[in-house]
Amino acid sequence: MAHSGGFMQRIMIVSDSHRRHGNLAEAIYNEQPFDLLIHLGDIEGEEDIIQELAGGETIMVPGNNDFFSPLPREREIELAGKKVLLTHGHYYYVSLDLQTLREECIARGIDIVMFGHTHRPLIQIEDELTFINPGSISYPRQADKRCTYIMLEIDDNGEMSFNLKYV
Ligand SMILES: [Mn+2]
Repeated sequence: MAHSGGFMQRIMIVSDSHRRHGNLAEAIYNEQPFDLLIHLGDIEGEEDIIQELAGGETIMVPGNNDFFSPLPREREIELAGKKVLLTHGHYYYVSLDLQTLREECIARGIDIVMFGHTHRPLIQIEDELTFINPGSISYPRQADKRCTYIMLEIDDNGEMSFNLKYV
């Protein structure tokens, strides 16, 4: 039966908090309630604090500054039938360009890749692959130097919309 205004999944995507979680706490407060928090690395030992702030389901992957993290180095999850890779990005030289990451994702049948590391936000939707980088919630490097994150909304038809947000 068709219906409207029903189920909507909200996912908060952040990265590179680097042990400075004030902005993250504020953003979480502003966005709650959401269904899932994804942190794409450079957490620097604050996994427990982030988990507590989120107060619900979280998925985190380690960054290049998370040397002794027990987290698995990357994760593959499914969202609305799409195969999603969560990775910090440094294994794929994303500071240089997206080519290595693109080849890896296409070889693995990934539909959406979410990464961080560059501290520069990106929402790039291509035919084969969508690139999502929420930028840094603490230390932005893009021209406007604003701390960023991304909210993903998935409606009951599986339609996704990615929205860049500022703290
Ligand atoms: Mn970083």
